[in-house]
Formats: sequence, structure tokens, C-alpha cells
Amino acid sequence: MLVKSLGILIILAGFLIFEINAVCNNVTEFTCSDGSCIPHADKCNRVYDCRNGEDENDCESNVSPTGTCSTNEFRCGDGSCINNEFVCDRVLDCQDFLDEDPAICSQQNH
Ligand SMILES: [Ca+2]
Ligand SMILES: [Ca+2]
Repeated sequence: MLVKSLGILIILAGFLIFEINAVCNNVTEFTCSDGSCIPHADKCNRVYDCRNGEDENDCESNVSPTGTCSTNEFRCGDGSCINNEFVCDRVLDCQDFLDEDPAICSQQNH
């Protein structure tokens, strides 16, 4: 009897998890990895809304829409812009470390 109840419970739990995963509206909502939903407006708003913060992953908010940076900015390999002051300052500012690329920094020193 206990085994049977447990089985039903597991099935119910399975349905519950399925429900959580299926409940997000793909058009208006973003699905967090834990299955919770947040409005699309909260994605890439620089505030962690998902428990694991994945709504702030893959954001291209730093990427210039025109694909170019200002004259006082350096363009990282991923398209994001950083201030020229941060190039070759021995601190990694670009996600791809291009601002500290030895090839670029040796050119600057000459
Ligand atoms: Ca957010
Ligand atoms: Ca740097």
C-alpha cells in the first residue's frame, strides 16, 4: 500500500515539474534553468531575476548597435567596447582578454 502511494506521489511530482517547465510563455517570458519564468523585460536588465542569474547571461547590452566603438574606446573580440584606458593595464576587461593581447600591447609600447 505504501509503495503504491509513493508511486502515485512520484507521478504527481513528475507532473508538477512538467507543469513548471511548460508554464512559461515563450513570447513574453524567459525560462530560468530552474523552470521559473520572468518577463522578457527583466532579461538583460543587469539585475539577477533567475535564481542562478542566467537571465543576465548572453546579454549584448555592451555591444554597440552600430558594431563600432567610440574613438576613445577599444573594441573587444566579442564586440563590446571598453575605455582605451583599460587596454594593456594588465587587468582583463574584455571577456576574450583581447585588451591584454600581447600582440596588441607590444604594438602600443612601440
Ligand atoms: Ca534580469
Ligand atoms: Ca585591461
